[in-house]
Amino acid sequence: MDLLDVESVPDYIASVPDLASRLGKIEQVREVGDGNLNLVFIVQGSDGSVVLKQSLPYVRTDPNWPMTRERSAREAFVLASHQAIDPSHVPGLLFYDETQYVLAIEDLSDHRVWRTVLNERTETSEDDVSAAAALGEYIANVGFGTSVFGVGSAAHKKAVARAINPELCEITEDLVLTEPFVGHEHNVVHPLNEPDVAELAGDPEVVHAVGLAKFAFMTRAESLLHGDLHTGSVFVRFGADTSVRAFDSEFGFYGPLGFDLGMLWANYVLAAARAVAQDQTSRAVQLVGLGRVTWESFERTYRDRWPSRQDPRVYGDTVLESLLAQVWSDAVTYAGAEVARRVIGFAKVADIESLPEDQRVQAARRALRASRQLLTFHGTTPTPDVLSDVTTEPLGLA
Ligand code: SR1
Ligand code: MG
Repeated sequence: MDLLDVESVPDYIASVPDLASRLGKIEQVREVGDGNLNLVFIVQGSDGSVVLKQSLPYVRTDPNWPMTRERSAREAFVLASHQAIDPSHVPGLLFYDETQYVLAIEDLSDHRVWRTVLNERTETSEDDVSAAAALGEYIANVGFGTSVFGVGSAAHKKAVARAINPELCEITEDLVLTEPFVGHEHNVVHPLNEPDVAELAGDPEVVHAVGLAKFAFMTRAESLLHGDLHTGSVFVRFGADTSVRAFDSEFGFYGPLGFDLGMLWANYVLAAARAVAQDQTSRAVQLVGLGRVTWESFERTYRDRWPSRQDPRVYGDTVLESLLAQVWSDAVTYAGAEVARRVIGFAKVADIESLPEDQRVQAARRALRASRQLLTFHGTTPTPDVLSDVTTEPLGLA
């Protein structure tokens, strides 16, 4: 099997009758992949367009790092499962080719990657508030809808088995929940940030919290997660026809629901660290405040779905309160880990990396201090403002 390229895509399309008839005459093929793992093509035809995504057998940014291509099948499963529950918050999956590891996905070229939009902004924006709210709905809808509450015992067990994703989970276990907190060759920071890393990784409470979070990640099969829900995995189109879609769910698997929420919260913190470095204080305040927006919309949506739960005999309303508290406190911890990994480890983010050197050092320092506060936070009763409450001081917003 050959990897696709711009020249071979038209022949590939011709070999798939459904795609060929949807697109008509092929007019343009562009390779647009800029992530860590895959080839991505936008194919424009006379009658429509489509995105083709093909997994590479190695990490795109490090070809010496082999990577299972079965991740494409896992992404197809997560996308189809989420689409069945919340179609307005994911791209449509049109087709999956299990022999060539190709997904055909709805073309969202009229959207932009949210991280890019956030990094370009200089002013606060209500658009970001609407995106944060939409993602809270998405996390709750798919979190509830794929759980035992949504599908019942037998279907949940079957889906847990179907969604097993050992290789990509191991990447997260290593990159997010281990390496930033121990010495590892993936860890590279500016020399002026080395003491900041030492402060974080040298705190036994931090390592303890990360250990428990990793154990939960590896064992608590609550819901079918997106698995990599950072702002670079979100397409946005703002305006009269606002649309917010979570894409790139190849890291999806059954795990603790607070993980997806925490990933997103962390990326609000990273965007805020950038805004502080750029003297955009009111933007930074708004960005950490998005934590509240996402939480409240998550909570409202989850509560709305709760009356439809399977087996209410023992899953009473007190259980709901305990579940929400668990999701909330897990999210705080996972947010802390994600902030740290995006500063210290493999797969850093443009929010920090694209800053001029002195701002970058300051932003990384503030982010790492915020990470430590999140990882050592001990609250157990959900408060919507936890993200801004915990990060305001370390980010220099107090
Ligand atoms: C080797 S993959 C590195 C990272 O890219 C993905 O987007 C995930 O965040 C993963 O941890
Ligand atoms: Mg990705």
